[in-house]
Amino acid sequence: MEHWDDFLAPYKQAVEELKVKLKGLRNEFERDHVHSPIEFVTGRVKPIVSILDKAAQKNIPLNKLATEMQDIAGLRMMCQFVDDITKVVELLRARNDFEIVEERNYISHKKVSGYRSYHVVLRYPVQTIHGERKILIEIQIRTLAMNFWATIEHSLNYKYRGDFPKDIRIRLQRAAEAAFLLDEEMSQIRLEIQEAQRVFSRKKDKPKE
Ligand code: 0O2
Ligand code: 0O2
Repeated sequence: MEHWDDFLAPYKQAVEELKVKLKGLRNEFERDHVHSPIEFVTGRVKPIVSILDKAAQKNIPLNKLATEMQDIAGLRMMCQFVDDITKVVELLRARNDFEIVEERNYISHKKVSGYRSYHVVLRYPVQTIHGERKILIEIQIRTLAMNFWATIEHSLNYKYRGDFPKDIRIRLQRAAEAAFLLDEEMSQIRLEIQEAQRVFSRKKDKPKE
């Protein structure tokens, strides 16, 4: 195993590059004064302890991390509405600066925990001084409500180390359904919300008299 710093360097580079690229998409929508399917973008390189934990859990040998652990580099794109997720996925499919190797739809097929998100795995070329290196990156695309649920469940998961007491597990599943209903309600009133946002953005851009 090469040194961690050397191994992780292209992953760090890729996360920074993709953050700029994906945030740039949002700016384009803003410039066009149309609803942006992207609310915000975050990114991280998985901490070494988490890489080691996951490798142990999934029996991934350390010399196979690059091919068998898809989320060492991770980006997250948050959307206001469920329909925006489809648009974001289409935008990703249309690009030619990376190759999509896998898509996992945990929205139509939610996990037993109640987790919902759309995962896209990319093979992304990083230019290094030793030539091109292609690395795997996972992009998680989700609504704000899905993100709210996943963030809280993830922190509780940390506390209980994956072993939730039954009542908490059931409450979390119910909370996931509540988040799903919230997304459905919001989709139904989305046209009204968008109209209000367009008017607001026009007002904001008008120079003050
Ligand atoms: P802005 O101007 O706040 O939109 P870096 O510091 O370079 O590593 P970054 O992108 O600052 O990278 O940090 P990170 O942690 O990847 O992403 C955090 C970004 O997500 C920040 O935006 C937060 O403002 C934004 N964010 C987090 N939660 C929310 C939220 O609930 N709603 C919205 N709209 N944005 C959120 P930036 O990039 O600093 O820019
Ligand atoms: P992190 O950095 O702590 O978020 P597996 O890892 O076994 O679930 P796989 O095939 O590697 O499975 O990938 P999957 O399930 O498509 O994506 C894994 C990532 O999705 C997780 O990363 C989480 O970020 C997210 N995820 C999946 N299931 C859940 C869930 O039930 N609750 C929450 N909050 N997030 C989930 P890690 O490894 O946990 O890393």
